[in-house]
Amino acid sequence: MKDETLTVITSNQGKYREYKKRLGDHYEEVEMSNVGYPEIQASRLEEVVDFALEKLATHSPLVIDDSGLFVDALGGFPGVYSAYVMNTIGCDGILSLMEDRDRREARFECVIGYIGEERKKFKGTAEGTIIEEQRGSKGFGYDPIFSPKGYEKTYAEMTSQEKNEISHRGRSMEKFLDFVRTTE
Ligand code: ITT
Repeated sequence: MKDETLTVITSNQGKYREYKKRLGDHYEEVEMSNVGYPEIQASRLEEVVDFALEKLATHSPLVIDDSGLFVDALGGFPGVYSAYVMNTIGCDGILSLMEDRDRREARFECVIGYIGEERKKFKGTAEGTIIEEQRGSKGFGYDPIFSPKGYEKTYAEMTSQEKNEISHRGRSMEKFLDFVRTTE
């Protein structure tokens, strides 16, 4: 891997930063490409990633990443609608929906789609809670309202390295790395 460039296909700088931080030492270069990929509306992140992997041209090695926040008290919302909800009601909107709720459990899911020697998916999840007010300015997206299980801090109060050590994306990246190491 050391002599290869890994392309991360995403429009999201925050995601790219986390990939570069964790995978930067394993590849010659980790670059971001904003070419986009065909994204269907489906009920599971895996289906979105499967469809994109089928359609993507193979300038490998590359990864795509479909992620979402699933809030128990909201029946798993915003889930596969996380991007749309972020662009419309945002973190404040989720906090309003959660006002006066006792049950505040939530989880993040991340599915990495990889095209290399083979096409594979790697899933990581992280449990946590939706806090009552936004905290922190690092990270991106829903990070200011999500506090991972066992921590007082939100994701937005962690450096990308700290977040990678425990996050949904960090866990998918560890599975991804285990796989690419076996193919070397
Ligand atoms: P690409 O599809 O171009 O990669 P996106 O931002 O649209 O970028 P997703 O559909 O995977 O990516 O993300 C759904 C939403 O969830 C989006 O608003 C993200 O900002 C947010 N999100 C994803 N991962 C997150 C994380 O680790 N922390 C906080 N929010 C996250």
